[in-house]
This record gives sequence, C-alpha cells and structure tokens, in this order.
Amino acid sequence: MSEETIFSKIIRQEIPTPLLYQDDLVTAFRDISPKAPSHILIIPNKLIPTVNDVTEDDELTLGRMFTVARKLAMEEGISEDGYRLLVNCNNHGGQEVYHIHMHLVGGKRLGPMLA
Ligand code: D5M
Repeated sequence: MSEETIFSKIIRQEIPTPLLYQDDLVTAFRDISPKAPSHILIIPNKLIPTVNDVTEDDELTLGRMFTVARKLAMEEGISEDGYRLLVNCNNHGGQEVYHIHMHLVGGKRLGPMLA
C-alpha cells in the first residue's frame, strides 16, 4: 500500500489548487514552483508512486497524460515554439513527490536537459 501525497488531496480538491484539467483518469494543475512561464503538472488520478510501478494496466492512463499535455500546450500557446515533457523517477532522477507526474514546461527557450 503506497502512501498518499499532497497530489491526492489536490485531485480530490481537499486543498484548493485550481485545476486546468480533470477527467476520469488524469488531473492537471500549475506547478507551485514554476521553472518557466508555463509549468504544468499532469498526473494520474490513481496513485502510481514512480515509473518503476507502472504496469500494462496503466497504459490508457499514461497515454491520456500525453494527449492532455498536447491539449494544454495548445491552450498555453506554446505548441508551435515547443516545450518539454519530463518525468523524474526516484532519487537519482530528482523525484520529490512520489505520485507520478509529467512536467509540461515551456514559454521560453529551455537549456540542454543533461548539463
Ligand atoms: O517535482 C515535484 C514538483 O511538484 C515540483 O516542481 C514542485 C511541485 N509541487 C509540490 N507541491 C505542489 C503543490 N502543492 N502544488 C503544485 N505543485 C507542487 P519532482 O519531479 O518530484 O521533482
């Protein structure tokens, strides 16, 4: 049994974070510590702690995270210039919140990812 994080409370709106998108599978909201003009987190409603915990049963949800990223990038007006999608895994990957999340980052020219 995995421990819930603050993201579960955001999904259930037990803390008042404005949602940019929510459906039966995923939820999206702005990162509290933005690294670029657009910095959005897209997360599964189901608690999956890390990419290591993903199974084939999650493929629909993981695919939805990408289609929602595309939709939100369009809405943010960053599609044409481009953006970055990023998922960190565990300590060496820099993961801080143990509920899988896709970072959608854009609105400025980003530096090389592996500096
Ligand atoms: O990224 C975890 C990200 O989660 C980090 O960029 C801050 C963000 N965060 C943490 N708490 C909140 C709340 N309450 N609202 C919005 N964003 C939040 P990681 O990939 O795990 O390093």
